[in-house]
Amino acid sequence: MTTSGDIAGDATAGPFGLGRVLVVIPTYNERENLENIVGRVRATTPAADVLVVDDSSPDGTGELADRLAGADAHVKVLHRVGKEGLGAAYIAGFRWALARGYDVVVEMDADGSHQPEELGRLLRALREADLVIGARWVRGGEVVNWPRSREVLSRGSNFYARIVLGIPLRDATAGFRAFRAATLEKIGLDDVNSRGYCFQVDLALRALRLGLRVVEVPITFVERTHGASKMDRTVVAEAMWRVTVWGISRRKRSRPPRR
Ligand SMILES: Nc1nc2c(ncn2[C@@H]2O[C@H](COP(=O)(O)OP(=O)(O)OP(=O)(O)O)[C@@H](O)[C@H]2O)c(=O)[nH]1
Ligand SMILES: [Mg+2]
Repeated sequence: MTTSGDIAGDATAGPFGLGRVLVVIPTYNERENLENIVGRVRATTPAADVLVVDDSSPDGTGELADRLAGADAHVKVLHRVGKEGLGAAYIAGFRWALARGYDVVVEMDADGSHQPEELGRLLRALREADLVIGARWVRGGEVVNWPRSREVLSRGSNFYARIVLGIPLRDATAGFRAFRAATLEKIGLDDVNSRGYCFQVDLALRALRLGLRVVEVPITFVERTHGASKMDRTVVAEAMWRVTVWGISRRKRSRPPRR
């Protein structure tokens, strides 16, 4: 694992007085999207740093990220050897951020689904929260250009997670999020091994179980226009399976002991 780019600490109080913010963007074959998304983050939130976490994309996304980092000290790159899934890439990015003293860590996709222009709304809400989730399935949230089948799948899995896990969230699978560094430290990253969608559910559930403040704010999610989705049946199956197991273990824990 190698990194490039200097640590360009921002000595000011950072956006919304939250301190130093790092936006972590995992990439696998996002060459057509990366420059646009990084440019928009830098334009809308100039005080924040960006970390691209690339799993040796065959399409050269890692080299493009290095070029962007070479031109802008606020952009850094973490190169990983092989494709290990979204969860592992985020965990690596979170560790990188905690080791360098960032106060806030943001999750954002590279494919344009998450609008950098809405990042400020997440950060503002983080002043009163420990974890902010940019949510689609709340009042004011929306999805642009999704086929009906994707909407049904996402709404259905979120409904299932809410009921089975007994959590108050409407969009626990959403991947546009802002964490306080302290939240990640309290959650503890060592035993998180969920890979795809359920990675998001896993972290939200851990935060809620610790009694932390988890807040959803509405976002507009836009379907990618370039490149291919890495979501597949195994990711959905993993999410369904793990949510079911977590739900069963919750029930066992809350059952009163037998006499
Ligand atoms: N580093 C790394 N990034 C990944 C991996 N899998 C997905 N990503 C990135 O994670 C982000 C989300 O992945 P997508 O393929 O868009 O998956 P999704 O957003 O869940 O699914 P769609 O809505 O269909 O796009 C994108 O920026 C991907 O490039 C991986 O194994 N490693
Ligand atoms: Mg996507």
